[in-house]
Amino acid sequence: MAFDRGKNIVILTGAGISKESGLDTFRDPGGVWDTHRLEDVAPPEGFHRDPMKVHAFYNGCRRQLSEGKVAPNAAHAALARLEAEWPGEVLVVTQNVDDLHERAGTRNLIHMHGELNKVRCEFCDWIGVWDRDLSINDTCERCTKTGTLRPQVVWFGEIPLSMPEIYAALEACKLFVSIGTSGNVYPAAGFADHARSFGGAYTVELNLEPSEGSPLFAEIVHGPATEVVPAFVHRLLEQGWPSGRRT
Ligand code: BJW
Repeated sequence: MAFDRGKNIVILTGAGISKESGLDTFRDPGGVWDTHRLEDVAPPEGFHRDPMKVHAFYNGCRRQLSEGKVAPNAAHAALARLEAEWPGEVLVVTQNVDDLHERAGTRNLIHMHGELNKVRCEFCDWIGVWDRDLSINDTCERCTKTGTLRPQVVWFGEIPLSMPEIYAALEACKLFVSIGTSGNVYPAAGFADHARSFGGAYTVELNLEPSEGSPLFAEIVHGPATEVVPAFVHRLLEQGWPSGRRT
């Protein structure tokens, strides 16, 4: 299959791309769901039942970013290089709430599951940057109500952000690449199929191991993101497209 170097690329990233930066994934052994009950921290009901517990969880995550404990890795850097050098549009859609893509230099970026360093007021919908601990005693800057701020992240049952833009990009891309995601969570788990069916995109998975979504991809490369992503970007920039291998 020949790939036109000028065509658009959409890249979906998940927790696996940040693993080698020191951030836990969700579903791997030792991941977030091994240490925190999903029903406590991921659905909005968990937050309303015990907001202090959920704030404590996200405050810990936020501190990992704000205290400089983690840094972008070679995979984040490779995607920033691809955006800078590819002669077409490159859109990174991340499920991650960390800020490692932007710190690596990616600019055309959608955080579909929100951002750890932002908060939203449940009363007036104000969204603001927040780089410190959040508590039930904090006050919304706009409506001045207390106890209404929550992390600006997307929990189960909530609608992910920027969906119209994402689907438009999926339908206009000729290459869709999924990196470091288990393919368990929708709607992201359906993106490869959408890009292939609606836009005729060639689909590639770069993941540590086979994922639930692997059968959806035309090409699969297994290995740690810091190795397979820079190699894939190098190949794309140097040689165009593709080998069609499943490794
Ligand atoms: C490496 C590596 C290395 C490791 N190198 N790789 C039944 C059927 C279908 C759907 C549903 C259903 N019941 C409910 C739903 C919908 C639900 C859903 O999908 N549930 C499933 C669990 C079944 N989805 C929703 O509710 C979503 N909303 C929704 O659908 O709204 C309706 C709607 C959609 C569209 C338009 C209009 C309406 C919302 C989902 C919100 C997800 N929220 C979370 C928490 C966010 C905040 C936070 O981060 O704390 O998002 S859950 C969690 O999972 C987080 C992640 O972004 C998300 C995905 O996880 P990810 O990134 O894939 O991580 P892992 O751990 O699963 O995988 C890591 C992978 O990396 C593994 O494969 C490793 O092998 C690999 N890896 N090290 C490369 N070094």
